[in-house]
Amino acid sequence: MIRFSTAGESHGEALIALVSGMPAGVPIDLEFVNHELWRRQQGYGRGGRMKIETDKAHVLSGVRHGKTIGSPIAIQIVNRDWKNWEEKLPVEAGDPARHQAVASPRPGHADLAGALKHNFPDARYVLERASARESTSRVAAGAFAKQLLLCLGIEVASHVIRVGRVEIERAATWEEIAALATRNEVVLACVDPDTEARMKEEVEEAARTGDTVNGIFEVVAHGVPAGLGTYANWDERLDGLLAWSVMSLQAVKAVEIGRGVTAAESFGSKVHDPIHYSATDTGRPTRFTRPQNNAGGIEGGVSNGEDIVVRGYLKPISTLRKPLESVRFDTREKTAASYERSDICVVPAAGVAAEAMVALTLAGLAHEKFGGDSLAEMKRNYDGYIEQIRSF
Ligand code: EPS
Repeated sequence: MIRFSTAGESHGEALIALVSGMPAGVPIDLEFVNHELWRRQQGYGRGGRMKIETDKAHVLSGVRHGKTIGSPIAIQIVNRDWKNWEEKLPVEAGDPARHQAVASPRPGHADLAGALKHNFPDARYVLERASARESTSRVAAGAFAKQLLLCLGIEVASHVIRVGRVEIERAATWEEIAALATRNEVVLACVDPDTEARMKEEVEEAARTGDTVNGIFEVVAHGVPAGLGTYANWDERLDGLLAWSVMSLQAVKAVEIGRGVTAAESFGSKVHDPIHYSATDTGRPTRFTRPQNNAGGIEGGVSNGEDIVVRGYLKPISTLRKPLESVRFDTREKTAASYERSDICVVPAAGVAAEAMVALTLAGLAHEKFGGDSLAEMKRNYDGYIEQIRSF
């Protein structure tokens, strides 16, 4: 069973990811892991923090001679900003006068609920863990999952569908989406340059007015064979598991599988993807084909062999330079919500984090289905299954 967990605070010494259950023998390219971390830091509208950090994975265990060894993988990503916080957030008692309170909770953030829950006098410690900086650990873990999936011919990529009022009006091909990950400059990760330019104007307007803006990203998993997930048990359905994993990301407020949202307002004849069959071998794992993919590669909670398509809808970042009304934690007096350096727009970065969550979910299910303590064993089972569905 592939499991992962994260630790670390936004301004603590480091972020940690712990991945266990990966089979031995998976080739690990650290440059790839670091490139994924770099991608998460990019995008037009990021805040000042991204100028401080250069996120790099320091692998402490579980990888030797460039391959996984079947032991838990511990990854550390150092926070460069820590040197500015060492005295404000000491592990030992330190000087309480140096504490930097988050004095009035930000509407939309975890500040108030977190302070009430943990009985904190202010929201500093809430911010430290609730921050989307935690998604750095997920991206590091996800980069390992992606490298396992790659051995099975499965790739995961993302692109931006909408920023504020601007939405791309055409479908993107897999090749276009995959190519975004190789760009060495990321603006808003939209495959259409004209739409991307208009998206940029949305961010500029938010920046000008002290506001924030987000939108919708889409994650696509390509090369997933039919048969991951199950219709048999509610808690093993692939759509449910993906919705959970993507929704668990900071600021994601809705998840859509395929064209799930528009399907709700359409007739069945316009929604469901007809089934065709190709007598000639096209090199795909199945000879059943679909002229369209409104289902987003999942029917009945099971992957059907088409690309898996998951969209995440992001609320705008809740830290506003022109803050909303709030109340002081200490006096209960009306005041403006606290402002602390933040981002204006994070849609491309959230897409990268969601790729990681999708990859971790798919890698977990693939490992559950095909099993194996080594990549060779897993691959043998995988190849046998692919042969079975190809000759079905
Ligand atoms: C983030 C780092 C944080 C924020 C942001 C995400 O850095 P700092 O708080 O030091 O500026 O930029 O966090 C939030 C959006 C949030 O709500 O806390 C990152 O690495 O992605």
